[in-house]
Amino acid sequence: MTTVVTPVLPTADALRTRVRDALAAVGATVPLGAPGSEGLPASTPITGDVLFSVPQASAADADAAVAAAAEAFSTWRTTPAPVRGALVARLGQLLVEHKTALATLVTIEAGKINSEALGEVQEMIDICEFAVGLSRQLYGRTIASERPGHRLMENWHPLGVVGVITAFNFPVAVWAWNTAIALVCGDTVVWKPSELTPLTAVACQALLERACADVGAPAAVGRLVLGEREVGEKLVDDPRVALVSATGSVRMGREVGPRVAARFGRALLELGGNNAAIVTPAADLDLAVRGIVFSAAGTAGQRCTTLRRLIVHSSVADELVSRIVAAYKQLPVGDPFADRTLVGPLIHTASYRDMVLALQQATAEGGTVLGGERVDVGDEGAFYVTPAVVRMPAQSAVVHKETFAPILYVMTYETLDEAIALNNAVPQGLSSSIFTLDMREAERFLAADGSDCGIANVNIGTSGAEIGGAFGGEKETGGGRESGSDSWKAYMRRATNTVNYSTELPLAQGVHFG
Ligand code: UN1
Repeated sequence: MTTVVTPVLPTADALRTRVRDALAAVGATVPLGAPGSEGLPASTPITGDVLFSVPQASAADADAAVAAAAEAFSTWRTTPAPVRGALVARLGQLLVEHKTALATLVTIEAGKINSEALGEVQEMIDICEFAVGLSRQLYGRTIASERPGHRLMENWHPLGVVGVITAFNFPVAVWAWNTAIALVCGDTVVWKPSELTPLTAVACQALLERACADVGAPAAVGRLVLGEREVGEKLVDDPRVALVSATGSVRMGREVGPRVAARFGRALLELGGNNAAIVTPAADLDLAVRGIVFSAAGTAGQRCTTLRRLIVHSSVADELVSRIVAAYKQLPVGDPFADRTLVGPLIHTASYRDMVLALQQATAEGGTVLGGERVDVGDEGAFYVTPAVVRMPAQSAVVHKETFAPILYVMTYETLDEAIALNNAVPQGLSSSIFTLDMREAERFLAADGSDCGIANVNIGTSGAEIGGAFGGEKETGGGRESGSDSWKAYMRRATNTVNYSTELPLAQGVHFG
């Protein structure tokens, strides 16, 4: 498979200059140490170089951040919600102004193509708008009481400090989903970003601090702690952290969930996906190919919503696969800043190794691999690959695991029941879709005995969800819901209030007592 490769990569020094300019543009004043000096290495998958060292938090620093956020909570929780919304509105304005700078940092640290990086910042802006509207809509219910002269109602109150743990692949949007909603809900936030993306985190934090100063909110409503695993563990185990919202691998979630539960804290888990699309004989194949290629090869296969499994009716399989392969041949792989590039680098060497191992396993299990080769960009430490299409027998082990790389396994089916069973046959349950113009097939896929995922789409791919919907999935994906719809309820506590305005004291359920 030949692939058009975009021209030479930028040098590490050119990227350093871009980082300095972007940080200056957002007003971030982090000391940037030389690579190798003490601190957290800030690297780029574009060239594989360490660009800088940035100061990292100790366990004591994390403790102090939680203490400050807990202190800020004591006043923030009684600040009227629409006033809290004004802070998020200001943050949204600053994000609009600094969209390019922030997207530059996302491209440098996460390696995603600049158009997708700009889209990620847009996702932040969108969630800020959503949260501002929400700040006037944190509705409770009134409920018909069974007793005369009584009122029964629900009040939603702020929860406390929210610990936000985010992954490298959406280094800014997932922070914004959590932070914008938590802040209007009256919570305060301590953020532990991926150690792979410290610079984008520093930039977000600078904008939040500026927004706080501009509207007169306490700066400690949002704190950032840069560091490795121990810093995240501090948030997980600290009883002052009421909610831990963690995005990452199933392995991470398996540790976080029980540890937070053991102290009766709340966890919101956003873990792995292993997303499938069903393509039926009634599909518009032109549309399907476009949706599949974006979802499977976009972001170099490094979204939790990436399309990893294609379940295609045997009558259209050969045609569909040859059209996907033809489209893949046209996908420019290379420098994510270059306008024409559609597939940027993998995040690091371990990611490339996992891809190679998965493709070896697929071959051993009877798969036929097309693509999936390393692209030589003249830089040993950078990992660029062509996306892979793998024809697989329906029963194989490799398709049950999530490999964070652009591998699309293709399986065939005969009946829709069989296709839905294959969709649901993996441990993860994040996203899914069906391509069909037959409304019976589409509705069946969306029904209670259809897709078992948190996201089920018709005639679009599995990735690229809008912020207005609730985002998350079932089974090993962790069950959490973030972003739109009524996900805000996870960031608040519900109080049920019964008010007796009568002169009697009737007991519920007709009980007589004395
Ligand atoms: C993720 O990959 O962790 O639906 C989040 C999407 C994006 C969010 C992905 N809006 O692909």
